[in-house]
Order: sequence, then C-alpha cells, then structure tokens
Amino acid sequence: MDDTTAVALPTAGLRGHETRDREDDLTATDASSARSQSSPSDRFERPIILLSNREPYEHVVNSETGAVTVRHPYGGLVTALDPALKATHGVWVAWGSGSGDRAAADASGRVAVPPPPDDPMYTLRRVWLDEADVEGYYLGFANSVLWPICHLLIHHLRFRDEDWARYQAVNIRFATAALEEATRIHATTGREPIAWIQDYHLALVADSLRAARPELFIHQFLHVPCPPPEIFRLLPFGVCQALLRGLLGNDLLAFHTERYAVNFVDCAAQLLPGAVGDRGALAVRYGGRTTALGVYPISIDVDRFEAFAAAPEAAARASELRQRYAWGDRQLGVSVDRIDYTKGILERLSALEVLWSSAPELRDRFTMLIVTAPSRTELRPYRVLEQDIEARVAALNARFGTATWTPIVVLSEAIPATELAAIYRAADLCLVSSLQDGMNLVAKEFVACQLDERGVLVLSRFTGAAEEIEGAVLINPFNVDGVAAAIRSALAMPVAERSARMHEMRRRLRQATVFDWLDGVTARVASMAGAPSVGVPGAG
Ligand code: GDG
Repeated sequence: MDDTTAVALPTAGLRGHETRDREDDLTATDASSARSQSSPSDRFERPIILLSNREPYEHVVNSETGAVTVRHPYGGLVTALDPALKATHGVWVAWGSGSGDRAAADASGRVAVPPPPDDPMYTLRRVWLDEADVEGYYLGFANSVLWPICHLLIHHLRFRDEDWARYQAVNIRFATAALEEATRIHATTGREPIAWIQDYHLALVADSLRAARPELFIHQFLHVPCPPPEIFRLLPFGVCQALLRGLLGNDLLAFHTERYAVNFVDCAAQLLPGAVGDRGALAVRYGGRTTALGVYPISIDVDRFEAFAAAPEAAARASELRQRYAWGDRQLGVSVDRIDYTKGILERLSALEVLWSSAPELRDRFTMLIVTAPSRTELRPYRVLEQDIEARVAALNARFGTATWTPIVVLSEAIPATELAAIYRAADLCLVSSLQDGMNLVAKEFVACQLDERGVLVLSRFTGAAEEIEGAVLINPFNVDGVAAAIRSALAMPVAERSARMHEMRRRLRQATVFDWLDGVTARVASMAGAPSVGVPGAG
C-alpha cells in the first residue's frame, strides 16, 4: 500500500483539505467513522506490535517557517489499524520518513501518538533509513524486484545484489526494533505481545523474529498478489529461498484471495527444499513448524465513503459535474489510480481510442475523467509512464476532441477524498483496468459512493476485487478490443439492470467493510494465538 496525501493535525472535519506528497497516503482523509473506534481490536487481548514500511504519523518541518505539522496518512490500512493499536496500547514500528521525525522522537526513535492535542494512546517506534537504504531496500529490491514479480510484470524486474543486501539489512533493523519492543512490553506488562507484519517490504522479518523469540505469535498480511512458482523462480535461487523461509517464519500468513494463498503453497513446495505444502488445508510445513495461510479480502470504510458522497457539498459537486459532462443523454466515466504500470492505464487509453474510432456516435456522448496520482517518481519506469500517459491523452484529445468536447479530462492535482467521493457519485461508469492488482480499493469506493445506483463497474478480471464482487462487467485489459466492447455495452446497459447490479453490489459491500476484514483477521489470530504452532514429524 503506497501513496500520497496528507492531513495536518489536528484532525480536520469532513471537508478536511489534503495535500499530496507521497505514496502511502493516497486514500487519505480525516476523521474515521465511529465504528472504527470499537469492536474488532477488543479481540486482541495481547498488545500488538505492528510493523509496516510507512508510518501512521509523520512529523514534517516546514522549510520556510520551521513549523512542525503532523501528517496522518488515512489510507484504508491506517484507518483500520490505528484503532486496534489505540485499543491495545501497542507499538507501531515503521520507517521514520518525515523531516521532523527525529526531533520529535526520543533516542530510541519512540514517540507517543496520536500527538497533542489528542491523547497519546500507543507508541510509534521509528526505524531510521539513510539515502542508500531507501535506494536499495525501498526503491530497489521492494519496488523494482518484488513489486513487478508479484504483479507478473517481469520486464520491469531489475535485480541487483547491492539492493538485496540492503533489503536484508533493513529487514533485520525492523526486526531488531520489534524485538526490543517485545522485550520492553513483556518486562513492563508481563504479557507476551503479538507481531503483525504488513506487506512485501518486510518479507524477512518473521524469520528473524522467530529465531530470536520462538514464543512470539507472528502473522503477516500481504497486500500484493502472490505469483505462481514459474514467476517466483526468476529470482536468484538463494533469494527465492530466503524470501520463502522469511515468510514461513509466520504462524499465520494472510492474502486477499485464495488464488494467492494457493500460489504461495506451490512456491514453497516447489522452490524450498524440505517444505511440504497442503493446498486443501492452506498450510505449509517447514522446519518442524506449520504456517497457516489465511484468506482475508481487504475492504474500505464504507460508512465513511458513503457519508462523503452524501454530504450536501458532494451532492452539489456531483450535479455540477453531471451538468458539465453528462447532460442530456451524455455519460461520464471515471478512473482513479496511482500512476503505476500495474494499473493498465495505457491499455485503458488504447481501449478508449478503439471505442471512439469504432463507435463515432459515442464521440461527444461519453467523456472520461481520469484521476491520476504521481507515484514512486524516483523510479524511471514510473516517470516514463507519466510522460507516456500525458502524450497519449494529448494525442487522443487532439484526434477526437472538438471545440466543445474534450474526450479525456485529466485531474492530476491533489484530490481530497471528499472530492473523490463526489466524482464517484457523479459517474455513470468506473473503469478499472489493472493488469494485476492485489485487491483494488477504487472499485469498492466507487460502489460505496454510488448513492443513486446509476453507475456500471467495468472491472479487470485480474484484480482481487473481481474474485469477490459480483455484478461488475469483467474485462481482460490485455484485450483492448474486448475492453472497448465492454465499455460500449456498459454505456448501453438499461437503467433497471444497472440499478439492480449496483444495488446488490452495495448490499454486499456493506457486509464486507474494512472493519469486517479486521474482525476476521483478529478472530483468527485470537483462536490461534493461544495454541502454539504444531510441530509436524518428518517436515524438513
Ligand atoms: C495496494 C495494492 C490493494 C488514488 N488517487 C487519489 C486517491 N487514490 C486512492 C484511491 C484508493 C487508493 O488510492 C489506491 O488503492 P488501490 O487498492 O486501488 O491500489 P494500491 O495503492 O496499489 O494499493 C492493492 C491495496 O494495497 C490494499 O491492500 O487493494 O491491490 O496494490 O483508495 O482512492 N485518493 C485521494 N486522492 C487521489 O487523487 N484522496
């Protein structure tokens, strides 16, 4: 989970303004719903030590005034996990990436959060990375090796020994910080904490924690897809094995879909000597222990998005957008992504080109609003993609546009989530064309904000969301003609069918929010954490 927006504390209200500056915060906004303050975290009777690459609170110094503000990246993940940490008074271990982070923390990198004027409720333990660490661990191995491998887009793979060395060193640093916190918590409370690791940046941490503290219950959630062995084995053999061993340090390793979990079983069974996989039970036995695999599709704070879309300002903004782009029988499409090659943005533009050339009657009748957020711009493929998108949009607008109609409208400045909700509400169609996507939260946000139930979700088959959501028009983004045909049929879909599909999608989404996700994960942890993992005779 990576991306961009920020909120200056104290926490803003519903219309809180956000400024974009970096990856993880893209789902950012402001106050979380009342529901997030309660329930699932109550299941954690033991304190949690959560580890993630990005931190939940970042101190930033204004270079001109010297004033320090605190940014709270309310992504779906932070919104869900911050209350769990608050309830158990746990510790969140993360990269201290803000310019004011060191000054705000003590000598060990600890700072109590949330910061004043709120009451501090848990400890943020910052891990310090220098420029070479960021280059090798984050931009290098995590985002130029694991990210493309997990998304099967291997032509973007760029493996370098020095990045791998940095990745290992930084993972050990995270593990060391977590172990210090576990020792401290145990000494002060007499309770053994639970470690919860987030995502692919920290694939080696569980193994290190396990070696140093065998009694610790460790689980990890992977937000990205898990590739099949044919792809995973493109990594150097020793690297493959180290990553698998690292992840098998977990008691519970969780994914968005069963397909990813099965892929992991296959990778371990085929590529790690001594590992025994069980596809049926979703478990891997290795080194005398069993790692259970879980399937927990992540979701969004549905109430929060609905409330944004229902706000009078959002209703006014939505009707303004419709008057501008969707008056009469005209229709408005929307897409929202970080600029990332996994999102299939160029393929989407190709499909739109086919659409407007093969169906000239749709010119001036269908406008596409594309919300794009710059991402990982330190990496060349991301900069090149940004330029390519700009050039393609300009060419398409020049080819099909008229004095009164612009086919593709791009919004690339910071968009607050409140504005995003209004855009989702106004749209007749949402186009998600990811080439691969662990889940894709945009699809769920669109459904949550469709209060008028008029829109059609056109969704890539290769998202985790497509395996969960029923009622979308599914597409294969590699088949550009097929995508164009799907858009055409979505635009022609009768109102009654659209509304029936959207109504059902909304009903189901309300039963599977991010808090249900957290509830599912915590229930499983609670049921397992009492029982240490079982030794399996004969497993290597
Ligand atoms: C990773 C996995 C998995 C985008 N532009 C703006 C904005 N966004 C928000 C969207 C959405 C989020 O960014 C993107 O979430 P996705 O799930 O679509 O994709 P990733 O960033 O790649 O997330 C993914 C996720 O982790 C969770 O596990 O679903 O598969 O790749 O929330 O709304 N938000 C605002 N302004 C923008 O301009 N406010």
